[in-house]
Amino acid sequence: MAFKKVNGKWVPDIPEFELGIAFSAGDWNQGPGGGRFTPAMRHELDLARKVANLSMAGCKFIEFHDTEALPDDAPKLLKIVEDGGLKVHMCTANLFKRPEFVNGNFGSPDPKVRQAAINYTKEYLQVGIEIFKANLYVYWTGSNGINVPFGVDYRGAYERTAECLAMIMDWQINTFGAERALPFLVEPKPNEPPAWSYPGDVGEVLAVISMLPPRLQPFFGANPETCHSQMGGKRFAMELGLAAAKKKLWYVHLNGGSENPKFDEDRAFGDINFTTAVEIVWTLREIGFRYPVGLDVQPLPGDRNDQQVESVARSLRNFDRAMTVCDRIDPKILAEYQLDGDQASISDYFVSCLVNE
Ligand SMILES: [Mn+2]
Repeated sequence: MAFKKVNGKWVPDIPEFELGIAFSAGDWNQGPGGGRFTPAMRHELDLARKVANLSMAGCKFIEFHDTEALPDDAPKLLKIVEDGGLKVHMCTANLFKRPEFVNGNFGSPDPKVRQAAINYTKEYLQVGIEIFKANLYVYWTGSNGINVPFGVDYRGAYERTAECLAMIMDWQINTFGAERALPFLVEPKPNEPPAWSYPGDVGEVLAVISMLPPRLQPFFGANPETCHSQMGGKRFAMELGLAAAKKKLWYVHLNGGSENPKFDEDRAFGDINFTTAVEIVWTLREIGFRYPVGLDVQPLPGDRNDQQVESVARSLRNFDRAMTVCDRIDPKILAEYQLDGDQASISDYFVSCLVNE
């Protein structure tokens, strides 16, 4: 079951855990590395090794793109995942690395491009439902964006994106029934690979969902990612608050990165700015977030072969450390300072909790 009816309304039926117990990470979060400006420093690992590493690091779940876990291979790969003691939490069709999507996907003015994006998405939703028994599906914007001014007709771009999402969800519900439909989460990013991407932040995701026919809106949520938010100049914990206020926070991709526009660093959660990590964990606790927590983190460029899963493992340790700091924060004291608007005392109180003064 991926949706259930509560008081006559469809709500996601995603497994729930105490916060800090259940983590998921991507198949793509271990590997050789390398890019346009960096050398590949590690071996490719086979899936069994990756699964063993994730399990050792403390994860319960793994997630896949359709380009690394091909639909035809899914049964075989699922067996490797299950033999290693994990389950598949999320799956996602790759709408960025395929040549047909180089200038966009769901928002493209070219109907052939949109149809291809819809087809890949449907195919992997089916794999997620029937083979992986995944808990949810994520659409990351990927190439949906522009690289130069006038790159697309902007109103149409958002309208077409919403139309594609509606078509996919209608198909999913008609084919599998609402109970088995995978919750469809949109992961926003403001740029990269395109110079400007859409939907670019949680607010834009909520706006696109609001453009869908009301009968379909309950089946869509958001998957905010720390680095993506920060690249857009957003405070990640505020994005969590916005998504939660609209009851659309069904997953998160946590990681670490610079809090000024830079690039998608995908560092371990808690790297770069531990204060931010504590604020994120605090916000998830306050919201009552009970779904598995995702990590989208890459090895550091110079990590060795025996450190392939170190960024995931460090993320989990830092999550735990952040929980420890949160335990020291008295919500009543914080609420009093917030009520008084006493930002100076908030800052002072937070650091005293951080260093366990
Ligand atoms: Mn992500």
